[in-house]
Amino acid sequence: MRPFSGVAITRRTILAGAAASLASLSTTHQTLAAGIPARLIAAPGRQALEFGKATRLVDTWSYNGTVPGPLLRYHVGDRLEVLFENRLDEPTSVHWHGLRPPNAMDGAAPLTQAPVEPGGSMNYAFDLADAGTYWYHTHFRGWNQQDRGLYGILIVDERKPFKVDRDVLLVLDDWVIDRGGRLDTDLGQMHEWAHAGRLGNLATINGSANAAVPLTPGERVRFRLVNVANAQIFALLFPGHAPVVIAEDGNPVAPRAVGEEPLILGPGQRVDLVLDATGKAGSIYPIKAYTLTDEVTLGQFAYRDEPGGSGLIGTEVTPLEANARPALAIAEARRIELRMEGGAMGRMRGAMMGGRMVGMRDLVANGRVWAFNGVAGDMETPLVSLKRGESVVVDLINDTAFPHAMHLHGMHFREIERNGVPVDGPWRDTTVMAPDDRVSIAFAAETAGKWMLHCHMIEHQAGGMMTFVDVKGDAA
Ligand SMILES: [Cu+2]
Repeated sequence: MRPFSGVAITRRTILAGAAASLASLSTTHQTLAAGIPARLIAAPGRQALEFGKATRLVDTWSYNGTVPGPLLRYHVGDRLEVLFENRLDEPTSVHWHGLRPPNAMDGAAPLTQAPVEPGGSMNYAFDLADAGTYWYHTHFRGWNQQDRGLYGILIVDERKPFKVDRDVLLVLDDWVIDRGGRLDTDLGQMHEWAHAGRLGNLATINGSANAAVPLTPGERVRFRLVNVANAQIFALLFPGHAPVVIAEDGNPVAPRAVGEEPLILGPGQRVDLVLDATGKAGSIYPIKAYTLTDEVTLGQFAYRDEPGGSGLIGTEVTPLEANARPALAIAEARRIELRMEGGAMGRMRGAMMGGRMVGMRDLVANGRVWAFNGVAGDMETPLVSLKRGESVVVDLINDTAFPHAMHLHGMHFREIERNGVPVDGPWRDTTVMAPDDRVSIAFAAETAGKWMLHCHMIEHQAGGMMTFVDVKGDAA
């Protein structure tokens, strides 16, 4: 079964699916740890992407010269300190996706800070209250900058180490590679913006297509999966294995086995899995995914010949320690509606832009092809003003022909209702919605400031799917 039925998108060839060679997966990331301020430099660079039987040098924009950028790794309670420099020839900013910093550190330019100009710098510093798997990325012209590679992973380790034999990061991206093997930089095409966003023809794990992810027979591994693609949804399958979900968007959940249904990972989302390596020495298992356009093989689990592990495999997977959470008073919560409109095959005939009502022709001419509550991406007026401490329920209504991945900055929400059915969803920061879905999310307005609520399909965000909530009160 394809998980996104009803989405009409041109079929493209995913080179990864046809590739036969097993590239060896690079598992060494440059790691910058707590204690000393990390230096992050955004600059143009080159990255070796492995696909088919070839390695291609692709022109990228990256942090410290690698895509993903350096792994930032801390313990819960540590203070993040990053000295950021912009060596691009356009302004940029850094957003800490899924973390709960003070508003001034959120990096959502131009809402929470002025963009960092070329040659400029900015120091980001805040305390890390939540353990989990997070990431950082540009939040300025992301449809251009994030596509070229401006992102990295941030891990906050639990106080008490979670017992596994290894902890492995799998960063999922997709790229548009042209016939010459170059990164296609024909970005900002309105056709992509009005449809599903920029979808690649090359899916990679840690920068490799069809990569071999080594496993030792008998070991238990924690895999941290992060979807950093502009717009792609990966619905993952792990044939021959029974991974257990232990966290979503960094937040611990009651451990649950991944069943027959694919595990959906939308843009911006993360999932932590515990996987017992129960395969035989020397065996190979595919890591498969449905994308919005295809069925692809992302990589392979490649078993080593020598067994190992510390005997954890087969034992019960215990929950991660919970992160501290704000009180959520759903019964008294303010309830507001957010209707998502526009895009190709949509019903939208016009929307507010620049304070006046304009028709579709003007919207398209201005690159605003989506709207929330009839407003196409204007950021002058908040969706809602909230008192600090107040609880709110937002009824998200996807009145479009496309899936979306709705992301809230600075605070985590719980899904409380999906298509009329009450649910007891985990805390998360990004939720995937299919066409016509209605999803109610609840959160507490815990930190003062202006917090973006937007689609994390970057072309949809830039095309109008963005707003913010204004939390009034003393800054934390
Ligand atoms: Cu979207």
